[in-house]
Amino acid sequence: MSDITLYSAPSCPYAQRTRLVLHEKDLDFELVEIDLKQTPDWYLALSPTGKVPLLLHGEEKVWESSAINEYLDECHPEPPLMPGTPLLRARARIAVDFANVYFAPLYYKLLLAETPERRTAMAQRLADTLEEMERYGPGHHGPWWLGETFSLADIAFYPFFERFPVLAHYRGFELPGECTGIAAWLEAMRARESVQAQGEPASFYVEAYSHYADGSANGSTAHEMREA
Ligand SMILES: N[C@@H](CCC(=O)N[C@@H](CS)C(=O)NCC(=O)O)C(=O)O
Repeated sequence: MSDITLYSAPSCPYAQRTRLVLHEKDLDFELVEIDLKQTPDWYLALSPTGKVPLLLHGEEKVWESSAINEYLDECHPEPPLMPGTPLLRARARIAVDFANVYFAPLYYKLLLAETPERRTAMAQRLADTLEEMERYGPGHHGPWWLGETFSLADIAFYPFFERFPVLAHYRGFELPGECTGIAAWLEAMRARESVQAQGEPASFYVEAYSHYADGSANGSTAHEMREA
């Protein structure tokens, strides 16, 4: 029996990051799916944030996907998902931080935007951000976000791109045509075994995110992303 339990939700991009890490490292784990539309009280008591993912490693809890993923990489170093030099590790952390602080919130804000004015403004901000990512992101020094080395940076960004069909469906938003490096990286990501094993089809996400698009989502993530 595995000593790793992952509390997850099939639609959650942050939990998908951790499922990808576990798969890349070929680690056995027990998966517990949480229904975030009605988060059970026992989970709210267990989780320090009430969010997924939460990792239980033996008796110890680790939460926040970026922290979980580095923790797993340190506990189970093969294959490594952080680069081999301090400089590239710094670059990986900068990319993950950017994904968390700028990129992911814009994804949610565009989906949650209720007025045409706000939708236009958020779409513009997301397009500008993608164009900025295109300038320093994948395709410049190799196929992956940091160049030759596949890393936690790729894993931090990918789940949001897997959910881009939701933005196309509800907001008519597509990856800007100039983002050819990102488009090629996305193809390389889709070819990975971990992504094929831990992904869902577009139709699943379109259905799963309908409450974000129609304004009825009332979980903590929707509240936080609406406010910020
Ligand atoms: N910063 C957190 C974000 C996790 C997060 O926002 N998870 C969402 C699901 S995608 C959640 O559990 N939300 C609870 C809710 O909406 O009630 C991480 O990286 O793990």
